Amino acid sequence: MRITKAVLRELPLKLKEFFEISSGGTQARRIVLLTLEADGVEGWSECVAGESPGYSYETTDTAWHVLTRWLLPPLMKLEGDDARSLDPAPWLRGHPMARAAVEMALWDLEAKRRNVALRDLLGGVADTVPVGVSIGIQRTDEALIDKIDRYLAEGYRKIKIKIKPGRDLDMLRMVRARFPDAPVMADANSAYALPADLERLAAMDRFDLMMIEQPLSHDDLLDHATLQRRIETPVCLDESIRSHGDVRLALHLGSGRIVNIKPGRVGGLSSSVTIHDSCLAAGWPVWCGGMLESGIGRAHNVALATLPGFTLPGDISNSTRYWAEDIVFPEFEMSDGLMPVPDGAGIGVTPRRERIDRLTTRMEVFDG
Ligand code: OSB
Ligand code: MG
Repeated sequence: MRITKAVLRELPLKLKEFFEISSGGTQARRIVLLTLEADGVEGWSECVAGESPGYSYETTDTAWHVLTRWLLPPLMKLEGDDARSLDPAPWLRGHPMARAAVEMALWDLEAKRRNVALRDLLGGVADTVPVGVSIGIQRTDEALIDKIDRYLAEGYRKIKIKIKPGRDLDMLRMVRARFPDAPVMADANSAYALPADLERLAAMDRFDLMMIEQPLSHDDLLDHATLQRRIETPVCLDESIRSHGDVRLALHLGSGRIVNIKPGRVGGLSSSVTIHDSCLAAGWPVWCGGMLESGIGRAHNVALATLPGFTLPGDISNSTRYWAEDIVFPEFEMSDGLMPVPDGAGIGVTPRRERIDRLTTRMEVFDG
């Protein structure tokens, strides 16, 4: 098989609410979608790079550059039996989010060529996946309480609260006082450092959090290992895990006890499965993170989260939690905290073509 056509698109999609993490915030998402055609079917993916380099060095614009200059032109010249074997630039360093966009579209394409669900091609087992919600930093404690109240009532099985210095201990104490038994965790997006913040982080042990996600530097594994030896709350790694090699090091060092797997952050689904397998073998639970994706990216995340090691609820929320209107049909909607896994071929949801075309502000087409 060969790819006969590739289409890269950018479309602005406005989040219902401003989403703030310790490094900054976003409301106007710049969604990048990739479509790959072969054998009369289309593979779809979403590039999860953010608008600013505050989570990763990759941005919408660096990913667009790497895709249009270095990945898509050579992709059109490749040939193979299995779409997943096509790697247009094995020599290319870094840029996992740009690379993942190609890899994930190839997975969807291959699943559709075989007429099987992406879940089945990945080796997933579940028909539904447990899900939670990630709440950005709120202006007031009251606003946070209201949101937690509402999301718990909707059935979410994990409440993730974004924290940063100054919006941490008092806020968590208040949340615990109001919701003594709720499944709550905190995500710091690298806002703390050792040794200065050791006491502050250790003080979070009393709040019985499910875990604290990425407390220390985005590129650190060593201090996270020191921290995990000093606190009881499980440390979950997000930014620090960009490859299977990072996970092997984290397991060796004891840099935490849990991994948040985002396929875009680790270069795609194959790498996600390998990371999952190593964590499962080592007894570290994993869960699927989110990057404020549209329904296209979410569909990939849901399929991945059906693998057996994904025992903790993912950051995979209803389409309505992000968007007034999603760009896939049907929209994602959980019930009782369980997201149903689409069972159609590939990602199993249909991109809303007319709406996508109407919203597209930039497009590049590559012919085979
Ligand atoms: O750290 O997990 C994170 C969104 C953008 C960048 C980083 C993160 C997040 C989220 C959003 O927490 C989770 C979601 O998509 O619902
Ligand atoms: Mg995170």
